Amino acid sequence: MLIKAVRIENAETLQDILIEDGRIKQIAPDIQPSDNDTVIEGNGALVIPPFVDPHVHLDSTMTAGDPEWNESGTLFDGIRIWSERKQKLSYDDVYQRATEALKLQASHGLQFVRSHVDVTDPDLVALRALLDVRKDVAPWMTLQLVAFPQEGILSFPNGKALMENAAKLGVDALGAIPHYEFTQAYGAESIRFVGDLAQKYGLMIDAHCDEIDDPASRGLETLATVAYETGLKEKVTASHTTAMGSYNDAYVYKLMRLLQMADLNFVSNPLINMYLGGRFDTYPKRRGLTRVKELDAAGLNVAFGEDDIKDPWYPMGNGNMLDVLHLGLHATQMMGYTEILNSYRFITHNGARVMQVEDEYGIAEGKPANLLMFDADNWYDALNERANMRYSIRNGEILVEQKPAPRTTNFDQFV
Ligand code: 17E
Ligand code: FE2
Repeated sequence: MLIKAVRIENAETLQDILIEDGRIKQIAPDIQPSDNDTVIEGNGALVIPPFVDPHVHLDSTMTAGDPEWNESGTLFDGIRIWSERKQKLSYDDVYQRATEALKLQASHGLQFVRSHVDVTDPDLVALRALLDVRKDVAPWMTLQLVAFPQEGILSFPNGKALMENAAKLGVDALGAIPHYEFTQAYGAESIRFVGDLAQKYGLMIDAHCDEIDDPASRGLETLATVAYETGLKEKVTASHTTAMGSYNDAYVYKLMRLLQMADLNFVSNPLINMYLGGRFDTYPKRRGLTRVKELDAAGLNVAFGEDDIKDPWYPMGNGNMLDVLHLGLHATQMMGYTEILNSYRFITHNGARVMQVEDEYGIAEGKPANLLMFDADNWYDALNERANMRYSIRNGEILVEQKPAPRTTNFDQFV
């Protein structure tokens, strides 16, 4: 396959991309096709690497309203409602909903997804289904699974054993939920437990960490210490960390040094945390987000995640990372021109670093031919105008092809 005349990641000069055996063979201007090459005319279209969603819950997806809608909009009511829905999970139920959500995501250009899976279930029903989903979708979606102890590790019966069973079954990463444990001491202990388990089984860590508007919620300092002392570092991710939006500046100044030494990743979920956060405030009302702009400026890796697609924590969600990014840039006030222009990294490269797949990710010679093409000159226009995504290509094959929808306007006749 030969892709002609595209702008790679906002570059002004046009390049051709030659793909052979599923990999990018050559990037150069004016490559000549050989006889059997399929030729795609880019005509100046934008090419970027595929979208990455490093944080979604595929076990609960598509269950919104069952057994009840979350009318209060708090994280805690979400956990309560999910705990009821969990009682009637079956393998087929999880397999079908998760696959449906992944297809929706793939249709919007996602090719890399990390899902948390609740393992506070004595039978690990959701995990067994998702392990099969991970295998079955592999040709069109790279899926990672995190053993997520939704109701706690030390605060749930056999919580530690369930985490270890999940590790043995073959998850990619281990989770935690320190802010939901009965005590702060349990929270810290749960993180250290996960650090030991991750080392024992050679796994990454991705913890729901301090997802609460409580400035006293300080799981992050323990998670960062574990990342630093174990050397797991970039294999560790702190998801949500919304309490950081409530910490005082003196503490954050001190904390930032440790975060940089630990070099761990952050995932912010703007749609969900704007919606769930600030629920116990009257006014002023907090935004519920972590300090994305400041972490990013300090050189730490921050990615955006989708978190939920129609479940007890969030009634909306359509599998489109453009919605996540659009709201995220508003909520974090990162809308200087170059900030917008480069913002695709929050839903591409930065997510790839969270998932530790960078070696096989990006538009460069020798890498797998995974890319998206948009009918836009640059990312600013693509995001603002919700430009048509003409192709999602994976290993040199067209996964998604979309033509701009025709629209007729009749304004001119009124002039
Ligand atoms: N569970 C949790 O603890 N936090 C969330 N944001 C979601 C599930 C979606
Ligand atoms: Fe989450």
